[in-house]
Amino acid sequence: MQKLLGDRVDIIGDVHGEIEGLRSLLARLGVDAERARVERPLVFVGDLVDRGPDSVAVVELVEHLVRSGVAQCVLGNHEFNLIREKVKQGNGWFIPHEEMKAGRSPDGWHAGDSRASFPSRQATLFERKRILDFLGTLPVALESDALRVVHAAWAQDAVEEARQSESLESFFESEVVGDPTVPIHGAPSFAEMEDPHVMVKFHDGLAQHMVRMQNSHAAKILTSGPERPIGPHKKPRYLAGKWRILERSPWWDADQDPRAVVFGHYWRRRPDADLPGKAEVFENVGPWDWMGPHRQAFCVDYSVGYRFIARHHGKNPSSSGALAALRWPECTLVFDDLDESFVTQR
Ligand SMILES: [Mn+2]
Repeated sequence: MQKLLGDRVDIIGDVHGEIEGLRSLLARLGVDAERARVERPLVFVGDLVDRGPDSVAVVELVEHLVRSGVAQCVLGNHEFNLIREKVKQGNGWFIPHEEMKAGRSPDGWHAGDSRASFPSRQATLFERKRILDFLGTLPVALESDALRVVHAAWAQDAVEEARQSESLESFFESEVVGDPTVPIHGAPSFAEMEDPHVMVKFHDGLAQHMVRMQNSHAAKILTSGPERPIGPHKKPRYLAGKWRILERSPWWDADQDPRAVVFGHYWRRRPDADLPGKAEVFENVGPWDWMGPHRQAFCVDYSVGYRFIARHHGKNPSSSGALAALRWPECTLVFDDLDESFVTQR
């Protein structure tokens, strides 16, 4: 937990290795990255890495700005996974592994598309060490008297735990709550949960167990948000290499802190995005809307992480998602690929 560097900041959404998008957005924000000159401090909401073409370059650029004292960055779930050495879809550039199982994902064109590949620059041993050293310095949340920034969810208990932890390590180690291998009668196996060819059914006992594992862990709540069972009436979806029997829960509807809160993680869409469906947490939310009881919450992740799929299908990458910055306190949005800026609806 740290204080924000200023009262006027530019808050940048999830970058996911899209180095060209980041350079273009920084230019539009009046940033001279090489000399570390900014119009106002930059705040990155995390998920700098994975899926895009050059995560190494993105981390190096952000590290340069942070160490120069003109930027801050909170930890995202993708960084958290690298620190814990968890193999995940799209992080083969850092933890070499075979990306995804062969075969077609049952519901088509999305981030779980197992036909898509990740032609990312591989990190060298030296770069991996340097990246880990930097990620280990990142706070999980930032705040001022008027503004809060976190990657996924501002959960008051978890924030308190972060404030009181002596070190990042001790905070992360609060992890194991229950045994992840606990046998649950009739539940699909871990192998089945990852196999796109098996149609997994909703299983309440497993879902309840998974919800406990997710929602009782402070670092997980802050970096990947609270979840809830989808229930027996919805079909599990295959996403990012796994069947999902949980869904994200819109925590901002119960957020009672009157300060604004800006976060990434939830893949919202610009109206011109050529993507199927809509993220379920944003069902009744317009593309520029603030959310929550006081219109205090804003998600600045406009899904630049989908560009790898558009590229894979030979489409214009910027037709799928974009990299955005929210200029605070004006609450205007700047995108990496558009000259126009947009006023958000508070
Ligand atoms: Mn995320």
